[in-house]
Amino acid sequence: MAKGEVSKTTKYREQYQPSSYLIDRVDMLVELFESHAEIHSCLALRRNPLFTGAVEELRLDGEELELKSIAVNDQALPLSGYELQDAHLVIRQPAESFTLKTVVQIKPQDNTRLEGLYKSGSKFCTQCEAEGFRRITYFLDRPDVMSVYDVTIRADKNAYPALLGNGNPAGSGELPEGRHWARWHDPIPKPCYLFALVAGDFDLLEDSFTTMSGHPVALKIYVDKGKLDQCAHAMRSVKKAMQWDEEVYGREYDLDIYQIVAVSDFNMGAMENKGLNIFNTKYVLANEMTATDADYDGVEAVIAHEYFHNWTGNRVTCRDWFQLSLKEGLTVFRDQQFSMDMGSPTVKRLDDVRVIRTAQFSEDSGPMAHPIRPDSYVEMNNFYTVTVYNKGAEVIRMLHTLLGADGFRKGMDRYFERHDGQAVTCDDFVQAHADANQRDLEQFKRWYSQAGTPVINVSDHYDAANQRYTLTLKQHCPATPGQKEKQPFFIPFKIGLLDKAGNDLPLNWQSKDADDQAIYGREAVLPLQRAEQQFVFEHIGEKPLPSLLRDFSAPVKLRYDYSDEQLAFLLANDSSLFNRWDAAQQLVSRVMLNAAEQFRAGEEMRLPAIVTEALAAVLDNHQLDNALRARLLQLPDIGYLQELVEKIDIDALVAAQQFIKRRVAETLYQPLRDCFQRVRGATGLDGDSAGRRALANTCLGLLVDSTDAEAYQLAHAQLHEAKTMTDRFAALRALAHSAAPNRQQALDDFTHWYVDEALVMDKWFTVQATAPLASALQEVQKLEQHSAFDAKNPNKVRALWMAFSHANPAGFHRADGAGYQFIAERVARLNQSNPQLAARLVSAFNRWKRYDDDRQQLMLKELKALLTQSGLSPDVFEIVSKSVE
Ligand code: 0A1
Ligand code: ZN
Repeated sequence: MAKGEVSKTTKYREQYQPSSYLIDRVDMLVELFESHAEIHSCLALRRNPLFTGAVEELRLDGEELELKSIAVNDQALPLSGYELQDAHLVIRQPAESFTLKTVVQIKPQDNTRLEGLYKSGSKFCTQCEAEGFRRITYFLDRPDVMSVYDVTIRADKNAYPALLGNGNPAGSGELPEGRHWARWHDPIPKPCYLFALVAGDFDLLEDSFTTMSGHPVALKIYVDKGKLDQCAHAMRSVKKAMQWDEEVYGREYDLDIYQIVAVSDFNMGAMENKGLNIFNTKYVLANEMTATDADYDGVEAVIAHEYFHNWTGNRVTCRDWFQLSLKEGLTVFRDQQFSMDMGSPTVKRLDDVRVIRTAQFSEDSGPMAHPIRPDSYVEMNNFYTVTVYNKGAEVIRMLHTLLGADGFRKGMDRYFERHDGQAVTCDDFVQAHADANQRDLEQFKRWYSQAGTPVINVSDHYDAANQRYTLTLKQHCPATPGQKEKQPFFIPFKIGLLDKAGNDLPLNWQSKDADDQAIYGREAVLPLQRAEQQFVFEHIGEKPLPSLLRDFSAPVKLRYDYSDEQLAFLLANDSSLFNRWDAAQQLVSRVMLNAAEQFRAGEEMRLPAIVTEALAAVLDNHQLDNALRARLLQLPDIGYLQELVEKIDIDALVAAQQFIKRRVAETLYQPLRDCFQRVRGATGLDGDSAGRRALANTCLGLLVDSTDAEAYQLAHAQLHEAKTMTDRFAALRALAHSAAPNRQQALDDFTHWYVDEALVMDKWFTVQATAPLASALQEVQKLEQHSAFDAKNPNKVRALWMAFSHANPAGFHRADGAGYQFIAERVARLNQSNPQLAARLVSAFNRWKRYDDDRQQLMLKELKALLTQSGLSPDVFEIVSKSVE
């Protein structure tokens, strides 16, 4: 085992037991020094009335702590009274209730895992979710133990003028030897994973918000010195999120102060610690010349996400980590709703659906497939997944669809009323909705227990004589690890029926099997509950064209035999804008997969005219908003296509995708150029300007795909003249992913401008790591040597290694296996310094079984070699061992 590594066994949801003890109050003193930190903690412990077994000992969690002293009820505890184990402190024969005082020493300066208390540059900060508090002090490190905290921080005043904690400020003052102190009181009981402290020297942006009941809240954003001009958007986002949660959910903030700190070294996006959110700089810092429109949206969404956790996660928290989706699925759903309300709802929805159809579907059909509420885990950090988060949000969205906005709000009100201050389960959540709406949601709960992506086969029949249209829906779900047989899901299946003119027909329908009443309207949510079910529509005067699974009303794969012409018709006419996009994706994906087949067969690849005609019509359709037109013109990437085939022939997919892109670009060169000239150059921060930029840059990307010299010139000019990072980076990306003669010059110019802006340099690394060029691996190897690269910084690892392995299919899957070897070596290195990140990197190999035999063997070889490595962390071990099984 690596130094400090703790062996872990599998934990099972079914084995949940209440804690034998509770901790009502925590009083801590944290002394920060340059070489170490000392943590004095005083815990008020008492037996948990819910725990029924005998209690001979109390086991507290603790990792890499050096115990300096221990006292029970203020009496030093003799050696016979306790035992120090690998990852525990065991108190023998504990009393019914007592205080436990410990002093431990830790080394934040050496903490490269970025869990517990660590240093990011010259600042101290913490990350305690999921099980990081045990690396700060001995504790019952589980979310169902909730305590009121009082925390004093002491440190050198010059180096650390800001000393921040959870809750409200409760005093501060001077100390001898240039030190000072600050005390924080957090009145609302919380689990220890929400504990945070920060010490450092920051620039500070301040504002305030008055809650709906008139309570003033001080808002503070702390950033690295010199970055104040990149904070305004984050502050605006906080205020919008606070107001939205009041308006839509009636939820008010509950402390006097809300603080956000941005740090450069962070394993994830951000963390919702009570009253003291700690953020990756990526989700705070933004101005026009450092951040793209997508970055702006990311900041707004993550700020809102962490703020919304105050109610969904903090006030009502998880009973155990198997329930993670209780807070994450729900909070992602809430931040998605918020973003839909702030901008273009269709564009936001289709961006979210893209994540599900690529990353989540891939996870759900691979070795790590798990239900949104997992049944077991080795390392909890491996379960912060796109399944728990994003599929979890889709499950909440289905509930919202089934109950309607009012019914859902009633359910949420019941949930908060019943469970405020408690640590609860996903079942408790669904039950609150069932009770508030008097609905039976038992079958719906299968979404929590069954993994895998259901497939819905749709067939239809039109009976002209009786003017009756019948849709037959069949569902099945493939087996996933540990779950061979699946029960039918409760699937809300939203549809419309189009007449020949493209209008929605009035629907008069009745479910044959379900007990529902007939429903009238132009859109219907069909309640699919059985393996096979028919829905009959009366008074349908002509054979309709169905528009299926509108808005992606359930996270399923849809099979219906559309012709190319029907898809083009939907793309041009569907009243559901979402389904127009979906039709475009289906049409172009199909053409790309056909081209891949032609490539495999050694035939000439072809692009049918219907595709370019449909795309030309989009370019011409000035009724659609620009951002949506941009999305309609974006051709599916390899990640999307991979999920549509059984066996992945990566060479054929790459060749087909490049061929289709280039052919589309050549055929539509003139209209793309006209559109580009018409809409380019918008500079505002508003949605319309961003929409114009999206459309112009989509056109520019396609123009460059044509390999025309004039297009390279247009991109080069935009790179130099751009007034926003969105435009500048779009030009860089287009050139960096092309064979333009001035490609290297563009990359060099960009570094020259931004070498001191860490987040912008991350983009520069990524754009090269993801370039679909034969030289990509050599470039990545060279970039590792760049002075701005740092393997200890997660953002840099994500920008270079993760981007190459997860988003450069041609480079990573090189036929000679050099891409695999390169990444496996980096996994081995990261395994020592930051196992959590190493586990994310190694997951690039998870789908090895879906590639050709040669690549399978090459990937398997790397995985097996990793398994024999000494000191393998539980994080990496869990992913690799499940993958090779
Ligand atoms: N709860 C945070 C995400 C998060 C999870 C784990 C972390 O460290 C292991 C850090 C952050 C959120 O959902 O935003
Ligand atoms: Zn979250």
